[in-house]
This record gives sequence, C-alpha cells and structure tokens, in this order.
Amino acid sequence: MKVTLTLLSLILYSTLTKAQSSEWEAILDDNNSLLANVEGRNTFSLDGKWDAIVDQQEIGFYNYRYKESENGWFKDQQVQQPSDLIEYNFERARKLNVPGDWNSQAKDLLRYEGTIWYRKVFDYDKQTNMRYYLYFGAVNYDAKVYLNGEKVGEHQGGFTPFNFEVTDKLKDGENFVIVKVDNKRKREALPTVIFDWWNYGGITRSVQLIEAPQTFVHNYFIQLDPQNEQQIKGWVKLNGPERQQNVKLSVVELQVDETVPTNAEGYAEFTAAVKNPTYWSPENPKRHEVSVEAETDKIAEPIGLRSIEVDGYDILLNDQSIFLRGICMHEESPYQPGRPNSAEEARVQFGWAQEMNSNFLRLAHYPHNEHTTRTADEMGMMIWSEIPVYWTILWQNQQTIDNARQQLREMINRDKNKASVILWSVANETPMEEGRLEFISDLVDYAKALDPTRLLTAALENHMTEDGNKMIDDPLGAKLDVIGNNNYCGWYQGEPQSCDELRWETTYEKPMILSEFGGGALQGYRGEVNQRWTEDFQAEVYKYNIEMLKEIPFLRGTTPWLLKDFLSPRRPLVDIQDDYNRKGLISERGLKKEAFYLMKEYYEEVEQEYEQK
Ligand code: GCB
Repeated sequence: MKVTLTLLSLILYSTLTKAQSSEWEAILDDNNSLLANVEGRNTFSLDGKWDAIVDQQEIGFYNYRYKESENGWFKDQQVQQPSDLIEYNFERARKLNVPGDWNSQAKDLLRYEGTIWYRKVFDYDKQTNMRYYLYFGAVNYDAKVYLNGEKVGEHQGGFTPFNFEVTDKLKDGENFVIVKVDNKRKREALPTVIFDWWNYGGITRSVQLIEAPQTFVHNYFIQLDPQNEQQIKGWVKLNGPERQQNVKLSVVELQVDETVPTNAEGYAEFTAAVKNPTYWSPENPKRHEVSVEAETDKIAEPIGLRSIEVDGYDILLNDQSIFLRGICMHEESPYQPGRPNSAEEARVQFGWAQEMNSNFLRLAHYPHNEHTTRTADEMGMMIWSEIPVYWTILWQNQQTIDNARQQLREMINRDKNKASVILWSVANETPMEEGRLEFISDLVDYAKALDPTRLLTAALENHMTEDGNKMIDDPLGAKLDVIGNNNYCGWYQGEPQSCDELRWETTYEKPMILSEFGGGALQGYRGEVNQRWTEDFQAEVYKYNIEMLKEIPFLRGTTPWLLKDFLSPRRPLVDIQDDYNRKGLISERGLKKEAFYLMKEYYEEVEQEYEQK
C-alpha cells in the first residue's frame, strides 16, 4: 500500500478538502437537497397505478392567453361547485404504472412527447412528531409537483432523483399528489433536441414518502481515504432543530467505533482507522455494514471499501493495475423496450456482461436507476456513470450550465457511497465549439470538488494525423484522469479489414478507455463478411478492431457499443433497424450475436494477461 505523501499531494489534498467542504456546504444547507440512502429509511411507497391525463396543449397549466394559470387547473382534483365547467376528471382518466415510462404502456403514447398529468390518491397515517419528504427516483424531463393542491417544487432533468419536504402539506388521512410531467425536447436541455435513444417520458422511477425524525441524518459521505488505505474518511450532516449532537460511526466487522460532535450546522467530518479490511473488488465484492447513529436518528448501509487511482498509463484498483473489460449499456429492459425498474432486470444484463468476462460497465448516456448501481456493488461490476452532456449542448447558456451542474451533483450525491462507481463522466462526443471547453472543464472541477475519491473521464473524439494515425489531443484531456474515446473503425469509417493497421497516438500520459466501437447487425441475419447488417459483418468489425486494441500501448479498458439493441428514433431502416439501434451484441429479445463470443474470447485473454502481471 502506498503511504508516502509528497508535499505536493499534501497541499493538493488540503486544497481539495477545502474546496470539497465549501461546495458541499451550499448543497447541504438546502433543506430539499437529496437525502442519502433512501433504501435505509422508513418509506411509504407510492408506486402502482396512477391516474393520468394526456395534455398535449398543456391546457391544465396555461390559460388561453398562454399564461400560467393561478386558479386550480389540473393541480387540483376537482372544482368545487357542480355548476362549474369541468373539462378534466382524474377518476375516469387512464391509468399508468409508476414507476414506468408511458411510451411502453400504450400504443398511442409510444412516440408521445409532451405533458401528462399524473395523480395518486393515498391514505396516510401522519405522526405529529415526524418530518416527511416526497422522493422521486426520476421523472423525465420536467416535473412540477403538487401535494393536496399546493405546489411543493419542480425539477428538470430526466435521470436523477430529487425530494421535497412536505411535512406542512401532508395530511393525516387522504392525500393526493399531482405531477405535471413534460418530456418535450428542448434546445437548452440536457440532453438537447437530438440524441440516439428513445425519449421515454413519465415518472420512470419509484416514488416514495420518506419519514424522518425532527432531527435526522440528512446525508453522509463515507469512503476509503484515497491518501491512506488503512482509514475511512468522510462527513455527516444532520438536519433539524437539534443539530449539535454526538454522531457515532460504526463498522462492527472492522472494529470502527468513532464518535464525533456535529457543529451548529449539524456537520461533522471524521476519519477512522480500519484494520486490514477486505477491499471491494470484482473478484470479491465485499461490503461492510456501516452505521451512522445520531442521538435522534440512525441509518445503516453496506459500503465497499476500495481505492482507485491512476499512475501513468495504468489504472490501479486497490494498488493493482487493471484492465477494464467493459461494455456500454443503455437503460432498457432486457427482453422488451421500456425502462427497467428492478434489480432483477439489472441482474439479467450484468449476467450477460459477466458471461462475456466483463468486469466493467459504461452506463450510457445518463445516470441509470439506483437498482443498477446497487446491483453493481453487490455483483462486483465496476461502473462508469455519466451525465447527458451529449453532442451539441448550448455551451454558453446559463440555464444549461446550471442544469448540467445540477445533474452532475445529483448523480454524485446519490451514488457517492457506492464502491462500484469508479469513474464519473462529464461528456460524450462533444464538438469543438465556443464555450465547450469552459463548460466541461467547470464540470470536471465541480465533480472533483464534490468527490475527490473517484476518477474523472469523458468520451472524446479523435482525428487523423498526416501519417494516417489516430490522434487524441483534445485540450479537455488535460483535465481528465482517464481519456475516453469513441471510434467506429469498419462501421462509420473504412473497411473492417483495415482496422488492425490503425495506430494510435495521444499527447497525454494517461490511461485510455476505448469507450465505443462496433457496428450493427440484425440478429439471425447471416451472410458474407462484407454484407452490412449481417452478424458476419459485425463479427468482422469486432475481429479487426480487437487486433487494433492489442496494439494500443496506453489502452486500459474498452466498452464496445453495446450490450443490447435499443430503441432509437434515429434508426428507421425498414426490416433491418425498425427503430432499433442494432449495434448490440445481444438482440432486444436477448439473443446473442456472433460478435459477443469474439469479445468474450478477447476478454478472457486480457484477464489472463493481467492476472500474470
Ligand atoms: C455514438 C454515440 C452513441 C450512438 C452511437 C451509434 O458515438 O455516442 O450514443 O448510439 O455512436 O450507434 O452511432
């Protein structure tokens, strides 16, 4: 284990710690900032059938002068007087499952982009001495939330969780939540108007009412100290009237029993020695039960301890040089279109990846369901998690900048205690436009300040040198720990058979992950190796790309594009694509294509090579 600290890293570390606490300070001061570890709390599920009104022109929100209406509209269940004109009725409305995208629940909603009003009526036994938060795992894209007719808040961004305190608005007895969900694509949004996946709308992840004592453990960050692998390090934040308390951090298995006093803001930092812990790894995804116990609240969570760092071209997990044998994955159910919603579905797809000898997943192109990252923790899959800064974002628009920071913050906040997540990615295939470098650099700095325990990456583009080599010299590379790069030799560029001759250069002495490569095939369609869309053509693309990979000296991981065919409106070719991006190694019905086995074989070789190191 590395224990030597240079002066430089000490200075850097203390600067980082300061930056870290100040960035977190603003977040933690916000009463509605994300609660850590929802799974570990007392919750009341609001999942199930919700009443849903499709409102294409947003008549429930704007009046006929296109002004936001103050008076009732769809945020209320009904207007009071029988003589009133009422043109909506939640009772008789269609029902939609929550969690769930609306597109896969009804034929007429498959391509719907607009507003749907959701309502859930529920009975609740409210306790007078408790506090309550309404928690949404994710709503795509714009959510306006009302409880018992009063607005509790809104949120933009389709893939991250959010919560609002509703203690004052929640009633003992019958309550109703109404959510206006709008998934219209917008130029200033993240992602913007064009992207290569289905724009699944709706309340796509679970909704829960969280119960907490008056003063409760709002948030905590507990990880192995990146500077000392014999110690855990972090902070805890209480919320409520009694913020100054003694908080006990314990990990029974590791004989950790540390009590720290919180300050007037309810905040305390801690470090605690851990005696020879079993480190989390894909081979042994060991997690330790960690409990955070304040005088008024207690919460526990299994947390894995591992280190992740770079050294020149190497990526070190627990000080061992590793190769990330990965695969990209969109968030779609294993056997049908639509957003998945269970750990079982994550397990099926991880099972496929592991069968291919993978130890790593790139969760494209947005933060996936928490089932996925939690399952990764359990099953020992390392994770690349990214925000949808994809293609051509409005780099200089303040609203876009703020929203990117918000989505990044929410992604990190939710998964910061998960050992599986080793890489945060801040962008995918972004063009060299004005404002782009500043925009993404700021995100890298922000992510580093929030989380100094993980590595930062982005999927960059490359260009050809005069000698016909591939060159990565994107100035953004200077900010990153690991260089991601997407390259489709044999599919978008050149013949498959030319790919093994391609040579790679980079100006950075950093590890590279080939974060996308591959080609499309319709499963079961066989033919010649030069016949596009056959499994044979796809296999040929993989065969020669794999030969190319073996010659890249700074390559430390690959995530081919991708595990499974997925729905995308950009793929209309009849009888071949039929709205599916066909670059999966597995079809949308779960059937493997030839190229799957080539990757499996390649990863087996790499695994053996790295075991011998
Ligand atoms: C890419 C994008 C990915 C697309 C893929 C493709 O470079 O990052 O989102 O789906 O190419 O299939 O073209």
